Amino acid sequence: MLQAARRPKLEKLWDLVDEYLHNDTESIMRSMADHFEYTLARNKWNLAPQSLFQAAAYSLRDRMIEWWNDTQEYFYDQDSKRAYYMSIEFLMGRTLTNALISTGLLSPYYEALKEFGENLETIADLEHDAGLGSGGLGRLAACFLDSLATLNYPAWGYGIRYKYGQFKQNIVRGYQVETPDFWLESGNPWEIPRQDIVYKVGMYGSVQYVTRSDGSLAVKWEPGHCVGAVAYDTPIPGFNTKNTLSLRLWSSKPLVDMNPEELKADPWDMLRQNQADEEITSVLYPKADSDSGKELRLKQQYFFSCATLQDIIRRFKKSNRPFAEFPDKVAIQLNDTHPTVSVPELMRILVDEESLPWDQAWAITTKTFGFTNHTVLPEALEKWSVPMFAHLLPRHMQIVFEINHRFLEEVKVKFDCSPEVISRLSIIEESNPQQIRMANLAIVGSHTVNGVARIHSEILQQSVFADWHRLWPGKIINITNGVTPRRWLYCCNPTLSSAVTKQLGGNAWVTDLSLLKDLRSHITQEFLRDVREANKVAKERLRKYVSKLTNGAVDLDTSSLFDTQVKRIHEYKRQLMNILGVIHRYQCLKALTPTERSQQVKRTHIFAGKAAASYQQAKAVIKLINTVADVVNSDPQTKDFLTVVFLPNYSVSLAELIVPATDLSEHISTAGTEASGTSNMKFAMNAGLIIGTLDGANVEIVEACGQENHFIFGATAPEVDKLRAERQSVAIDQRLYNVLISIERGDFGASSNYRWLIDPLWQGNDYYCVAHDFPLYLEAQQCVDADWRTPDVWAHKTVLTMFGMGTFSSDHSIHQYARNIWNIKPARMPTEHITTV
Ligand code: 6GP
Repeated sequence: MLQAARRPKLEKLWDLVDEYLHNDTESIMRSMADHFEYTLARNKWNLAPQSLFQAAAYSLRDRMIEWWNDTQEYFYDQDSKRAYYMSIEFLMGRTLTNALISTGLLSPYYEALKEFGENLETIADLEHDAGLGSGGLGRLAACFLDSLATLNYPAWGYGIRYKYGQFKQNIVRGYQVETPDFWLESGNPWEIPRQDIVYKVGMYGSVQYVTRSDGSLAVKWEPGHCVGAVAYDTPIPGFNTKNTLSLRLWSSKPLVDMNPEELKADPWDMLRQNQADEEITSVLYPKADSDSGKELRLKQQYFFSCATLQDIIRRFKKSNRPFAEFPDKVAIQLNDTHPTVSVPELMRILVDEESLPWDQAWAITTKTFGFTNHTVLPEALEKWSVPMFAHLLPRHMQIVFEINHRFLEEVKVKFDCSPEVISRLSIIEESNPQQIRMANLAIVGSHTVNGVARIHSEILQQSVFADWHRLWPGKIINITNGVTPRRWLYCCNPTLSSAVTKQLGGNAWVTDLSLLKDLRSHITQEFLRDVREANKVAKERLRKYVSKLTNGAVDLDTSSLFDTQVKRIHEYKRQLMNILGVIHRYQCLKALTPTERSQQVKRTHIFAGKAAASYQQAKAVIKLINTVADVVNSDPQTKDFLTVVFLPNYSVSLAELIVPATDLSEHISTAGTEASGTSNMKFAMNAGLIIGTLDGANVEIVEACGQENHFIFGATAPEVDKLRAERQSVAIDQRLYNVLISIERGDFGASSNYRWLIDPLWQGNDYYCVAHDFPLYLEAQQCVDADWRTPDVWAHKTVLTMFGMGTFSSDHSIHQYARNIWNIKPARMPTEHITTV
């Protein structure tokens, strides 16, 4: 407790509370036993592993809550400006081990669990991943929270508490089959339901004009229906600091009393309405192939934006400041366009509810928001139909039209734009029906827009948002992504981490990854040995996992080169090129004599990733990979030299297993399509080499680690543009031809399964330039083999890579956001130093 003066008279009681939570092994065991009995209502002597996990989690949560309360109080005392990170996805993964490491409580918990007869690793494995996201954007948000807490920035994460996360991927006869991921099945011990924090979120209805007491006319939205938004908080501990932040996720619930007309309705109708209200936060990305699906998506976005803004404003109002000072105390980051309806929502609150003049409200709004773009794929740039938007949010529709009108007027007066440019800049697309371009709204409503890797930001400036860049030079900036070294090195690769700590004489690198660069100039034999050892340990761990998964059918050869591509399955990421390359390798092996074969580099090709449920091409790629795996792994001629595995249900915890075990990772997107990529950073940080194109963050990674240490190939982004513009048809390389013919022939099951994939290649309709890059890819893979044959060369490259990764920590990115976008300062609680293990 920080503020003695604020404590009530009952000093003794408060001191007791603080003293209660000791962190020695015995006290932790006591806390766990209490939770067994009083929270889980279990018999103390029936220590089922799942209950042990829950008791460990609850007792750790207690400790984090105490720090969290202190942190919040401290931020209030300091009157700190806060950053609010709004994201529709937070791909958190598991919490236990990371939280233990951050809080410095790993050792006593390890001991406590041992006393209870269990091993920490076994217990940690029982935790269900919080998969409230589908890919890079969501995992980035999770890494950013870890960095914000660790760096003591005053910040909050805001999102949605989905009942079902990203679907569970099952592989049945080689096909992806989706089942719901009910991640809350065994409860979620980390979250704190806040039944006391409920906001009313209105929808539908009509807009009224009312006269204010001063005679002026005001607009008032009368929602036709209201739902409740309940807060669920998850504490986010920082590493080596007591500062603990909060991720606040909203869950929807019916608010019957708020909808009096509905009280007269048939009770069954009311029940259905209640269920519909609860469904708002049921699933991540509801299917958007129908009007009702689209409306549900927009409803989710508004629901989460509306609740978040009410919460932020409530907190701001505690300081009794005028709204003009709002941007001095509040920075809101829109993580992609999903929370963009917050822009008209803040305007509505300021103009309609707080009676601010439009211009002042607009100045406050645009000084508050920042916007991060995460993709240049046109199909991912969100649009909402005007009639649907107007039906759900009639007042917001008026506000969006007004924003657009004023913006276009300003553009016409200040800049000499052609009608084509004006129509591209417009927030409203004049299609039938009209559409709201959410990215345009986000750009107009924010003071800064950022891309997530240098090449991506340049593409935004020069092509996707070029008109804006000409209009407002300097508004679009770059902040390259990063990943947290806590989860992605310290926790997931303990053997390698110990080696780094030994080399640097301490673990300061965990919060200052730039220290790695000091090691580049004196690489010792001992360290090279340690890195190899760490790789061996991680490979063995993965081998065991795969063996268990396949009931012993697949036993990975840990002496082989582990070549990995794990990420969302998408045409632009070109898993297809990878598997075609594997087929080529297989054909080459088959053509060799047994003696020649035995001289080849032994390889294990690992794939994992989910395809969107309605994405036929991506699903066909999964089928092809699995079928190739079946053929290759059971071919007696080749199985000792080539193994292919597709690991189902890719998740954060699966990545934690795969990343440290990988020798070579593939980041082979068509140049100009991958905004950044973050798994490239994770692999390189774990001393893995990259085969990749000059795309996304690959460009900066190889610049920092030495291009000569990686295997870079393929058309560059300008070359891809040219290939596309000239519609050059690329002759099919003989090796690619042989591979395609083999698929056609049915060597990998019915070729009709793969029409989606191979017809475009035959027809030269190859938007992602697979045929163009394929021969270059094979050459790059030959270079990989050559380096692998000389272990010293390989080892040196891996170490130089790892030591070059200092700037790819999310800490580095967060410092830039704090300085260049949010203007916030760290506020570390002046508590005694805590030592992490
Ligand atoms: C992803 C990008 O595809 C990836 O390149 C990037 O590293 C990541 O965002 C984090 O910036 N984009 C998404 O996940 C997405 O949904 C709309 O974009």
